[in-house]
Amino acid sequence: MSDATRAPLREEVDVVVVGAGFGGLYMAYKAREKGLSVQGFERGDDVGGTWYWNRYPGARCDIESMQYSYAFDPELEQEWDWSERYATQPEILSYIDHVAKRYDLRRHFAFETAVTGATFDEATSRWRVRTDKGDEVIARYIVLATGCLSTTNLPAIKGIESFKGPIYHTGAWPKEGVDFTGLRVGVIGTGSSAIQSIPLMAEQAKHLTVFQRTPNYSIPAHNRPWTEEERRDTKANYRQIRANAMTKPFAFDSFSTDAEATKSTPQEIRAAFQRAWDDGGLGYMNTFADLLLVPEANKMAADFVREKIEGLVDDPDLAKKLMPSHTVGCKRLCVDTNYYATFNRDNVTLVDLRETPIEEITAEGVRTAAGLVPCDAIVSATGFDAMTGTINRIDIKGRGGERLRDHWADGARAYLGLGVAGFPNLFMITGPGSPSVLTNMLVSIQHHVDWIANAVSYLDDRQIANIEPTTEAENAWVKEVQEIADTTLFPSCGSWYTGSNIEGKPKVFAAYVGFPPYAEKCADVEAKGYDGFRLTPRTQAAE
Ligand code: N01
Repeated sequence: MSDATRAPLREEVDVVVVGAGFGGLYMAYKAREKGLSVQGFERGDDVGGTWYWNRYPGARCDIESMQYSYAFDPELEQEWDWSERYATQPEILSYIDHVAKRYDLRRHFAFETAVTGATFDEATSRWRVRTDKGDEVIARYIVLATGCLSTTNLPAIKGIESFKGPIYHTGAWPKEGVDFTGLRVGVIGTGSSAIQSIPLMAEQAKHLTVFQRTPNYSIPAHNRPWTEEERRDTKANYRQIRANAMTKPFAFDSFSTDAEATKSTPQEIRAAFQRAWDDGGLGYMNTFADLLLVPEANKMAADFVREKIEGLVDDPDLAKKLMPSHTVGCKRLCVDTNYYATFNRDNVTLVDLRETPIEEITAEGVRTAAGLVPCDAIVSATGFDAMTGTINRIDIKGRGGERLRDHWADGARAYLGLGVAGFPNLFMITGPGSPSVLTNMLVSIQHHVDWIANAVSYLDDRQIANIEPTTEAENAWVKEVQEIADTTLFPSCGSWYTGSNIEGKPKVFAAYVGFPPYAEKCADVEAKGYDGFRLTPRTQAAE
């Protein structure tokens, strides 16, 4: 579908945008609307970001399609028809393609070009941005729209390089697709990517072996085509739906309640969980207000899913192995079509790595403590170096030549997840310490882009050269993010939310829990003339 070519580069611009996913594209649109010149860079050969790379079988968004869409132009909302409740990766990519064409956004980006470094020049208040193609562009602002889950994690399993067949990572799936017909396939991992792809790969492969280290909770998607009436209703009420989403903790408009599981009767609890299960999807976490706050309430939600697994999987021993024991939601809840029942197939085997860990990968397959599992292909559904991985790969130097990755040596630090002390005029879209991955990303992305665009207008109107968070504001924000997370059950297990999926990565809960108070704080900061940021007038910056 790509009609992208490498656009001629601009040598000096107002804004460099890194990444042409949902965030980068809207940033380019918004900057242009404000009369700013833009140079964007994208390492893929076309637009799409997450949805460009994650082409594995069964890839879908787990937020309902009509809400996982841009809200900035009512005409766009009215003209686009989402076909299903949960959009497939190809449908989302064709939506992004439509947006890129409709607003002529590709022309702002150089594709197949990765940003490798950016250095802030204190004398000129300019960023000098470098790429792997040898480009150098000077910019007043740099916006990192690099995505939260964009650097794949391929575990360093002994012997992995000796495997004679192909190894595919779900987050870097070949554009041309993969045909597993007649092959023995090993899948490592049982997170969202695995849970979506396993049922489809099982239908194709001769045999599928799933290597599971930690079982996961998954709720049925109950995906289906939208009816004409639902589409019409949503289109007629889009403004209200968007406004409602902004008032919800996870920024999507759905059922919510003040009822607490710990104060409900066993009958009420069962009925509520059953309703949520039948409705399907992430709304399961909204069944009771105390699910992510009180361990007993969470256990009720967990027990309900475990009981469902028992009912869905024929072999009781196998069902037990598929039952998770951690807090529901501390690892992101999964949403599936036919996941647990897939283990009833004759051509699917589960290897429980807690009993028989992987010892090595050989030329022939995966060797566990129980012996060799021969494989023709391996799928590594092993996730991402989330939140900071992609940003840390760029050599970013701020004031005094300080490296961002050094600033983050003990974990990501940022004010509002938007800016970093010592790195003037650098903004992140859905950066660490913002609600980002705990929310409908489209809401969080647009909220950040709008905030950044307003900030730039404010600065330009007042002849301000530099904006940067104060160290005090950054420290206080990092503390607040942790304190709020600690009032919930989110940090109660190891997950990519805390960085514990990557060896040696500092353990920091990387997202702000609760979209509405966050948005209120951002609005307040803006209303107070960028409270917590230091603004340097052009006259002083040049001194
Ligand atoms: O990655 P993950 P993902 N040996 O990190 C296992 C979004 N997303 O790509 O839990 C053996 O969740 C690891 O095991 P453990 C969504 O936000 C959204 O699936 O560490 N196993 C785990 O099972 C999601 O949360 C959608 O013990 C190893 C798995 O690999 C996020 O992306 C769809 C291992 C990694 O799971 C990431 O999901 C897909 C090793 N050495 C993704 N190393 C939707 O919108 C890791 N694992 C629906």
